[in-house]
Amino acid sequence: MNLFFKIFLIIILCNSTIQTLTAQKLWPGDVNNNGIVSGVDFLYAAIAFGTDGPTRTNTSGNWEEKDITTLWADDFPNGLNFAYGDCDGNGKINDEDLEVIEDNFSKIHGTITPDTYNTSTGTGAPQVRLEVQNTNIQFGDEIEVKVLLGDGTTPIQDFYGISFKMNYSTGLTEPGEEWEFDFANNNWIDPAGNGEDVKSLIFNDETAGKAELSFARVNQSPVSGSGEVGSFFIIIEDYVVGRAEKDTLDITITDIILINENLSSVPMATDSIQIFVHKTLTSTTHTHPEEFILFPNPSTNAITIEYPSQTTLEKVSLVDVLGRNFLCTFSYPNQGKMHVEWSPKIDAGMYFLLIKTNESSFTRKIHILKN
Ligand SMILES: [Ca+2]
Ligand SMILES: [Ca+2]
Repeated sequence: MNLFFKIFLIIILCNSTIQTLTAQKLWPGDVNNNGIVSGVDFLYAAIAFGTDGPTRTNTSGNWEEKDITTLWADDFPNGLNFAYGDCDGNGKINDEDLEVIEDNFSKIHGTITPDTYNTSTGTGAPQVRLEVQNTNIQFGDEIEVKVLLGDGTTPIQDFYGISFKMNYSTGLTEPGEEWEFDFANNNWIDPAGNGEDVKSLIFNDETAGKAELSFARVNQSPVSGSGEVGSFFIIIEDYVVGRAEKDTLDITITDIILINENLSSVPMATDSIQIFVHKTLTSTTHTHPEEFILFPNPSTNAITIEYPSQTTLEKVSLVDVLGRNFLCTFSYPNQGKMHVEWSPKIDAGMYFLLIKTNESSFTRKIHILKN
């Protein structure tokens, strides 16, 4: 080999090494590097929280492509390097990086690989539950929505973090109001109770009627248990002359991912709640959802609704957790009874009956079993 050829080869090799070293790029906040900043990135950051590594040359969390100057010693369980978790590039994964995720939330770059969720559509999975104290409130009120995970019969094993999305009715909540999430005192995901081991992030897009809540432990050790974790707060806008005197706020959980400390997920069942917003609260609401009896539930292909005979049923629709409508046939065997039948081809899982009467609207959960 002549000298020139050797030099030529060395130059080629050096070039390709430099290219390999500079090939990895990140977008601050997109910790799982899938093209979008979401609650899933918060979960990744929670896994790597508290670790240190080499700093980047470009230390800022601005939404622009950054070179990963040096890889970190640790990788996420899926092989992605911890360097992606250092959103601001200062060589530590800590609260400031969670702030970058919040600042850049829902921003996108390149080609998006959709995040993976593990939402159960069957029965038996532990549930993410939403609870409110009063389902009848007034315009201008603030609502506390409690978030609970699992229950005594179906607790959560090895909880590390969760992220889920919610769809809600638009045009009712106070514009420009950021939602906040507070951990409950002595909640089960934070047994030490000092607030150091848990973090949360809530993102709200009131125009789209979409919110995303994530919370996680950040000390690499999971906990098992069930029950209330915390609450988020929604402010209903004030009543203005001309608008309907009664409106309904529906909140439905859609995509859920609950992980252990190794990023493994278990299926979680969703929930939905309905809150009636009144100009003035009076005792004239005659129809109470609890007066409606649904049976059998679970059922394979039909259900009977028994309701107060003075009530007029105006509309009943069958929807799934994604809000898709399914065709049903209705019959009235006698006053105060409606028979609802759906196609035997429908998938087994959790569905909702949206029931509209002459006085109110509400949702009831039903489980459809395999035919
Ligand atoms: Ca991401
Ligand atoms: Ca950092």
